[in-house]
Amino acid sequence: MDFAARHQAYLVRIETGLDSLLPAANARPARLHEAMRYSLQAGGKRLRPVLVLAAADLVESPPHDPLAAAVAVECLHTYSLIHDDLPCMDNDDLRRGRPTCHRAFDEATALLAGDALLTHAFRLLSASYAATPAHAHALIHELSHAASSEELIGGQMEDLLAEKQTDADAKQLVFIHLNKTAAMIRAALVMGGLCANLPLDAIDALRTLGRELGLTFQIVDDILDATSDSATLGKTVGKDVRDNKVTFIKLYGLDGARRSAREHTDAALAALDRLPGDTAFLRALIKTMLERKN
Ligand code: GRG
Repeated sequence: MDFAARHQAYLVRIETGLDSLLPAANARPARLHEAMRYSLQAGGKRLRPVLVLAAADLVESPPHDPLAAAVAVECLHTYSLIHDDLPCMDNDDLRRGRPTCHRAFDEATALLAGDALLTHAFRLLSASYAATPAHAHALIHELSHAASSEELIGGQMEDLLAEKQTDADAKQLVFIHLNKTAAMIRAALVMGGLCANLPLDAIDALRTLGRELGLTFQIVDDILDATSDSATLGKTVGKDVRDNKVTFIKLYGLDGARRSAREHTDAALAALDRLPGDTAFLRALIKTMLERKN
């Protein structure tokens, strides 16, 4: 398997899907649709949609086309980034290498663009899989749970609350990382698995894989925030210390954080071993997580 070629093919498919499955930039009101596309098409690693496509490709011809599911996940992820950057949240100026949505447009437009991307994700799932209602329901259930007050938004809430504490502990840290970050990564893998009609034990393995990969991803994110630069990351660095965030580095130091990232990667690879089909791409992707530079 040529990892780079397959990754590139996924990225091309995702960009095409994002362009064709979103309302046109000139659809009324154009300012709102421009803002949605501005943030969505600004680039980004597209990790979550790649995971959807790669999990679906564990079987040779997935019975359900996973592209709309991949686009829905990226819409939801981008909404969370737009809202995370708002002045009432992280108050950030830079995202995906360009001014944040509220800087490029204005705060109200950014809020609405985030709302609209969140809503569009579910509209897309219900419309694209309407011919197979049970499958549409399973995808909507998975994504809405990951995006809910008990997962993504709950993680964000606890993250904000922890900033006001001086004694946030490891239990809080894991809750935040599992929900703010790992839940969406897990949902992406499971949604891909659902498109492939994988059996329950394989879906369960994808859940464990997503949880472990999500923790690795966030620990590496914390390491990059402390050690990299804005030009490489395309977003502000040093924010965790500035905002008094609880991170693995704060609790265990840089070496402890690196060790922990390796342990969670090993756990992700162990879960991968329980999956059927061709796991080579996912295995290679998991391994790149430890070395990622942005
Ligand atoms: C409902 C008002 C309101 C807000 C919701 C849920 C939420 C705000 C924010 C959480 C979003 C967040 C910042 C999660 C952290 C996960 C993370 C590390 C995101 C960055 O992901 P990358 O690096 O980004 O994959 P790219 O740009 O590459 O897609």
